[in-house]
Amino acid sequence: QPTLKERLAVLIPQEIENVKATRAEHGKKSFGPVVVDHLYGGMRGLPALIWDGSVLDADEGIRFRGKTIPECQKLLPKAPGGSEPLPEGLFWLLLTGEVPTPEQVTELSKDWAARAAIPEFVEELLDRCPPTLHPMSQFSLAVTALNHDSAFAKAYSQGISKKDYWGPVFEDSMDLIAKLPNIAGRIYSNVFGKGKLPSIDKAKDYSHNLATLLGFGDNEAFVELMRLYITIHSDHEGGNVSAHTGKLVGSALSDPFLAFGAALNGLAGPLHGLANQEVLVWLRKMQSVIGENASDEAVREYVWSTLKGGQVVPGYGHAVLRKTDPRYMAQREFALKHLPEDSLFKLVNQVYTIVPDVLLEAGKAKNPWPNVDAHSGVLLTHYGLTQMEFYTVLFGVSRAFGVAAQLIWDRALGAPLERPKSYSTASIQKMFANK
Ligand code: CMX
Repeated sequence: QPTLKERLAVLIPQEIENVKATRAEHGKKSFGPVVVDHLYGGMRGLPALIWDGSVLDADEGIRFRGKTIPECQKLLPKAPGGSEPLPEGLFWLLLTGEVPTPEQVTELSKDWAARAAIPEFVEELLDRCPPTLHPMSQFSLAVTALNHDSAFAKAYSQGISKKDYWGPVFEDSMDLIAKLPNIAGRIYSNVFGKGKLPSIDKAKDYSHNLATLLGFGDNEAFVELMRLYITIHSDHEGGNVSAHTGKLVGSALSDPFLAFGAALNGLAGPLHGLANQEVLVWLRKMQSVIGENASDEAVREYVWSTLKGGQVVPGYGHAVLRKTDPRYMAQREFALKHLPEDSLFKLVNQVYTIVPDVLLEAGKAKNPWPNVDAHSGVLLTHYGLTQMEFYTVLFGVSRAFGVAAQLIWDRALGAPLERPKSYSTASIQKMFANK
């Protein structure tokens, strides 16, 4: 059976021809007009990027290479005795569009375990960070520093030919993903005083090792949660801040460590990945104000007070989605199966029955429904991972899968430097003065 790299080596020339044919046939076709509001409106809905791993439908949610989350849960290989997909298989799917065999997934687990060690200077860098430095800042620092050993940066400095870029970018991407559990584990241990880190077990899958490094390796349900969590947070097409940032920075031929370090800085924003931390902070604050087991009326009042204070309700709304996020639903199913009686899960459910109506009544948000971040924190909290400032790091571990897959394809297909056109308000006024 071919390895992932061998399979890619076969697919890349085919895809180069496929893109050529697509451009020859459709290259001059229009998506419709670009209007001035696109420039002021955060480019919502503006078709601007190629992203092969996933496409997001406003109503249906994400599909990874055409497959919905329930389809991935069904089709991708599982760990022995497990029922959630192994993220190794999802990475294979994102990269190739193909469902790997269980053996291919096992080989990938082994390959990542073999690459998992981080350089000593990165360990020291993390150990010297003050525990008050946000885990996402530490994460981004460490990932950026991995560029010290980038195969692509080295090959580029030695004059590698364009057509060969994808090889070292693939190696860097594999190293990047493989090293994230050790980085995340070290940050968790340093910031929250968890003591010495266990080492990677080369016989275990990626999520199992991640769970072990966080101190939860003996809890099979938590390991399953990590498998699901990493699968569903991996990719959400190309326009979201982290994915787009990774692609943009990669387009300057910055190596995957630099590109993904930049992506993490975007994920660390409260309107994006940090929302999973914000949700828990918000729920806890609500409990401290209105008490536990509060009435629907009290919760509704609290949601209104958040809006009236000029704040957003974290975990609700989305720039593209217009229905409940299937990533929320997948986590809800997990909770119903593993922790139906959890009191915080009950609160999350209660909030789900109240917030959409309030947001609709407030009349601003285009999507009143919950997104992925409304649910992840309650699952982590249930198993004892209660340090909310750490939650976005886990999102980041997962997001590397989607960003890395696209970086490999971008370099394989010779994607150009990104350089859209900007205008000033004065230049727009002048341009349209008499139109
Ligand atoms: N609570 C309160 N107001 C909200 C809202 C929410 N959850 N969602 C949107 N709105 C407001 C917007 O702030 C905006 O207000 P202004 O006109 O005053 O600027 C208005 O409704 C219209 O916004 P929109 O077009 O519906 O949404 P955007 O595409 O601009 O923003 C998002 C999308 C996700 C940033 C927004 O819904 C939000 O802030 N949600 C809360 C934060 C969150 O959960 N982010 C995580 C998203 C998923 C992820 O990336 O991880």
